[in-house]
Amino acid sequence: MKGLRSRNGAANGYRKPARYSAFDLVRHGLTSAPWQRAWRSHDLRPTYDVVIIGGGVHGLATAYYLAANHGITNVAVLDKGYIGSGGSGRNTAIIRSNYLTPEGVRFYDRSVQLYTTLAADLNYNVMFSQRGHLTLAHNDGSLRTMRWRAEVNKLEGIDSEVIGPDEIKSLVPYMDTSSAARYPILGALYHPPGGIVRHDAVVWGYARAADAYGVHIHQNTEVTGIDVVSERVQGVQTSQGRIAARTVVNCTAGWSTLISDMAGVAMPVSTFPLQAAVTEPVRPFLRTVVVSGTLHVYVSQTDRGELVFGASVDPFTSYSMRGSLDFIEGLAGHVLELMPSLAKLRLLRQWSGLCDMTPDYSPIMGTTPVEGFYVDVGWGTYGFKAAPVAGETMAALIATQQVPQLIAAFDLARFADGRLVGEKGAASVGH
Ligand code: PYC
Repeated sequence: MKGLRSRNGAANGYRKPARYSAFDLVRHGLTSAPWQRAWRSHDLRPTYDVVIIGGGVHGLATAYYLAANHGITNVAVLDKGYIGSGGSGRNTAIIRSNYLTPEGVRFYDRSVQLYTTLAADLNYNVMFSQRGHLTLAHNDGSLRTMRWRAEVNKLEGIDSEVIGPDEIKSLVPYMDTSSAARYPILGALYHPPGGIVRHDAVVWGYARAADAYGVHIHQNTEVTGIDVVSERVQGVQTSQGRIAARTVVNCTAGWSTLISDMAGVAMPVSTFPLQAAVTEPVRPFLRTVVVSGTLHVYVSQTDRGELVFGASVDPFTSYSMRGSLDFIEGLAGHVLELMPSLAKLRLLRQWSGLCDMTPDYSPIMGTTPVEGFYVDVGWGTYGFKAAPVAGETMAALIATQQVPQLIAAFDLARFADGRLVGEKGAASVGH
């Protein structure tokens, strides 16, 4: 796509995002001085070089890397709601690369690397905290999978190892590691680089940085159709009017099949809700992220002191994002199996996000049979942590027309060819 690469950010009016000092923060708190808007509103242009559908972290990251790495700035990001209102605002913000397949490990490791420098790259504090990640094993089968993952991780140069109950206890003193527990803990996969990030800061940081390069972010702009002529994309129909574009990228979660259907591209994806919840804040006592696949629960403590919990996906396909009492009851029971002393904690909120599950639990990234129509979908329960590397590689694919090695295995054609990349064994949650 050489024609798109002639501009660079500076030539296209790159607007340095405002930097605020501690003094500015106090002054703004005490006066009504207006903040500089982090991203601007624009009229819809009739034509963009690239239209990205979905204003979550994947869409915004793709726009940012198109501009920052490839000088492609005539880009629109469309969201039918507000940015970050889909899966990006409805996850548990766990970052890790302790996957099962070499393809998965390499891919998510690049994401961890990008998260490590993201605050500096975007000049926005995304609060990435590498506090370590534990995946507990309560039976021989899961211990075997943890050993398998540890070996694959080590071969790929990733810091992961299987540790025993005593080490687990020293990392998480409040956890019941005794043999008297209902599901005794036999060991765990310990992954020190894993951690958590502030999810909305990642959305806002990418949005602000992409806007600074001249990317247009259009909120409340729903895509209602995709124009395809002779198997080539021509543009999109939206609730705000038509846009002509030779490159359209589906970066949605939850609606990925509906959007791809508009281009006539069928996706092997089923959509399930995944619920999560957060408690009132308490004094910091839990540093490590803790996951138990057997008990279907994961828990971390944010820097504000809240405990963030999640469980398995709901056992039925649905686009509903409502929380349920059934989920909260099950979740509470499972959390207390691990940490009985949390019994008196009060839950503040619960939410649900949509997970697009593929048959092999790996994403679908790359070109499609419709020329100019790209997909970055099918993230299941792994989407948030992949956003930086997904944005970087999708941008490289669009700009260079070369498939980056990191995503070569995740193409749509693998389902027809039988080249699946089975990543279910790395899931934190039951499916
Ligand atoms: O893969 O780490 C994970 C995860 C946690 C919650 C959903 N997915």
